[in-house]
Amino acid sequence: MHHRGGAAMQVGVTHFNDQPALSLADLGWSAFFADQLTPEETALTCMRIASVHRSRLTAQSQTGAVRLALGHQVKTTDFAVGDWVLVDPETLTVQRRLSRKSLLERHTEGARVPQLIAANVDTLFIVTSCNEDFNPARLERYLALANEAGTTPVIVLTKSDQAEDPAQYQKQAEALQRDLVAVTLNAKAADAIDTLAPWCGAGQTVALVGSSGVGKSTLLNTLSGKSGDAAQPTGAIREDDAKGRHTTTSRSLHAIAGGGWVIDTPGMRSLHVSDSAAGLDMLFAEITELAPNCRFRDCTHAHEPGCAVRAAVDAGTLDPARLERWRKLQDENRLNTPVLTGPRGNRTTVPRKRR
Ligand SMILES: Nc1nc2c(ncn2[C@@H]2O[C@H](COP(=O)(O)OP(=O)(O)OP(=O)(O)O)[C@@H](O)[C@H]2O)c(=O)[nH]1
Ligand SMILES: [Mg+2]
Ligand SMILES: [Zn+2]
Repeated sequence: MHHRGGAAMQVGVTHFNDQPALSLADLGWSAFFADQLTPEETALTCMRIASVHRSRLTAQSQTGAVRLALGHQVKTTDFAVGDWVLVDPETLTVQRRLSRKSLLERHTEGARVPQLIAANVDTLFIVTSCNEDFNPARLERYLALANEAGTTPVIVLTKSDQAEDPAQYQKQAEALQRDLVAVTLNAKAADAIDTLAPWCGAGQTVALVGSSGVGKSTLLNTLSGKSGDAAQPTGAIREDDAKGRHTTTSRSLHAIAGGGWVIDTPGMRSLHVSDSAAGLDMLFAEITELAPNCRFRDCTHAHEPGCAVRAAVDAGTLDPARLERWRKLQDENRLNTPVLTGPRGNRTTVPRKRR
């Protein structure tokens, strides 16, 4: 099994509790990470960051949960839940963090550096409910985040048991991006596991994001089979506007009962776009693909003659509200992205011409 970290790494692992040993592949290890190891590092133990607190890091090892020791220069904010780290098996100190396959970052207004949401996530479950929480403009922000991070987004519509017509929400959600899949479920019911099975399983990592109160922790408890003291706390929502009370306050990694890993995150109040030109182009592919047909190369699709995008609106094939949301996110992204090269100050929007 050349994907594994090598026999030396497993010898060094102490048994912390009675959990059965997992293979590194079970934990999400792959050639992408194995290729980063130097020969000198084979005596170290590979673990995944399971929770990040101000002065505490925990990890998931092949034999169970571990509290890591922090070296003097180690800043916990440099780590994301889901990260792979190399740990000294004697002292449990982190020696090195491996490069990430994917990284979900949250841009907030005013903040200089983005917040790390999770790393090495294969599928992002964007969770919303079949109620007042459902908001296409907000879902598009999460989609841009997933696209930019290199993860596959899936829209998870909870509380289908409380809605009259869940299929209507599903249809609206799937229209937000080409080939996007949306599912409806009751997060409290066991059959939610079957609905989400296509994206879960050994070695797969999924993360739950969305507003407070949509049922992320409820779904995590269902997927991981956790109850009682072991369960993630959940909280009732306000009756008048369906808003949650921010019950979950930190990010954490949990094993899914049928294999794979799920990351719970606190509900987000806001999500800004920045450095997301490629993610937005993917989100709005139908607009991106029309733009070359506009008469002017720098057409803003606002007032120019010969605009192919506005022609599509006139023909009824493009929703004018969608074009408005495209404009708003493009403007926000341009404003928030530091000027590097090109007239629009965003290196990824500069057309990549051959030669
Ligand atoms: N009927 C029904 N209730 C649900 C469903 N999903 C969640 N709930 C309820 O919604 C409330 C909020 O659920 P949580 O799991 O705490 O929501 P959360 O997304 O984790 O919220 P934060 O941690 O605050 O971000 C709880 O009362 C849940 O029991 C569902 O699919 N159907
Ligand atoms: Mg929660
Ligand atoms: Zn145009």
